[in-house]
Amino acid sequence: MKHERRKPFPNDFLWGGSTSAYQVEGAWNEDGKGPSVIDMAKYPEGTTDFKVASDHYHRYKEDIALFAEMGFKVYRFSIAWTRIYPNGDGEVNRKGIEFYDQLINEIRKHGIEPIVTIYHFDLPYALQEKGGWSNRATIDAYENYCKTLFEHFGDRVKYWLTINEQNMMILHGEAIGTVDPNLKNPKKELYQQNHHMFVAQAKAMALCHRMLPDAKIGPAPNIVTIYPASSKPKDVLAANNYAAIRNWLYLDMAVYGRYNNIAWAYLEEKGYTPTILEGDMEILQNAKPDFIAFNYYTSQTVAASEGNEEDVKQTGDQHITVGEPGVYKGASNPHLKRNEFGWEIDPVGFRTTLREIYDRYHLPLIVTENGLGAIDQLEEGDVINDTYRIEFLRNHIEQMQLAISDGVEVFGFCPWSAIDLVSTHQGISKRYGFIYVNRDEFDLKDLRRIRKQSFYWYKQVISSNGANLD
Ligand code: BGP
Repeated sequence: MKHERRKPFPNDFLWGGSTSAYQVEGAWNEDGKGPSVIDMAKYPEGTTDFKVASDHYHRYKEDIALFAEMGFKVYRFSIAWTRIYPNGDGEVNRKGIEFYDQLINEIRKHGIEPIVTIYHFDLPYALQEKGGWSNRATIDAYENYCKTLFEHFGDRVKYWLTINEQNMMILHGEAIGTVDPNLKNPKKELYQQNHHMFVAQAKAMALCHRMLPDAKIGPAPNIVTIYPASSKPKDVLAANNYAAIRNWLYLDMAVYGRYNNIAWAYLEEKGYTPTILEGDMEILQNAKPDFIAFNYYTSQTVAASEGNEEDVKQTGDQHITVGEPGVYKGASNPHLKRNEFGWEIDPVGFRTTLREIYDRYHLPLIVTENGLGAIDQLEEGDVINDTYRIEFLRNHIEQMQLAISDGVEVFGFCPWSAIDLVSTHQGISKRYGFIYVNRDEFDLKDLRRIRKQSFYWYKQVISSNGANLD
């Protein structure tokens, strides 16, 4: 639909940026922090680990000042569970609480509203050793961890996100580094873990509403529109299957507290249905999110699979479809360009995604990740001409505004990432930030912060409330 007149962004629109603890903080074993599954994972050859990352733990004041200079209204970051509970539960680590107290105060001092992701991939390793999300005790540990966060930070944090990209941990956990390599029947086990995460999330939402009546909480999956590879009815059906398994399974549960019927039929067909204990469905149905947060980088295209095992491609990348025999298989979209890492670039798909989510759930939406990973060049005189990133974000913001003009309620946009950080599986060379961090894969250099061209551009986008995207 063409709009002759676009609706402006709402006056109180929350422009900001995102990071996650393990990708930005560093200080991986300082001040009592315990190891997480990410700290213990194997990293692809040639890519750095997360031990120092962007050293935000020691430089957060400088970083927050730069975010304030860009005009951020909100900053979305995650709390490292292992800083608060080094063993996942048990005794609280005071130093961990202190760090986030200081961080939150610093953010607020600059007039920025914090948005906290409670759990962003970095499950405490001590819990993983006891079965991780396969063990129902992890639900209790998560709920206890949430209670601690609400108690300590609830007076200053109004926006909470339960779990980052639960769907990506289930579908692409190997690429991200969250899957226990010792699982005997991985898919069946993963869907059991998925169920436990659903229950944990529901408990967190209910607890938040009980403890912090003025706060808002929601899920943060990765949701994208799914295209059929052609107009062949079987391809359309495959896209419908994948949308249910990848997207709606997660949001139907978060919003309505029920298993999506197509996703459930898939689980039955494959023998992956989880054990559901008495009382679980009640917990799931009684919890409601206040909004939906979601991450969007690229759309996906799939075709019909006749059941051939070769339709499964171990891609090792969370945005390249793996495939499932007899259900769907990954396909490429000939109408889209790709970035340097093979991800298709699809701003119009972003508008469609916003429409689809709002149409199904009628809850306010916030975009908690969107951005372009690229290999930036640091030029003479501390210049980074990341015009490609500006173009990517401009095109997506334009489509977001069109979605708003379509009547979709969007209240915030937090691109990935506020500052350069280490990618999930492609090291620090794959950069996303508005701020360059001067280090290489294995040479930490001086880690100094340098404003990229996109920094100045985004500043102007924010100050014009999205009216000036040039
Ligand atoms: C999402 C994650 C982020 C982030 C982003 C970019 O899946 O929530 O943590 O890393 O993708 O992905 P990558 O770092 O693999 O390029």
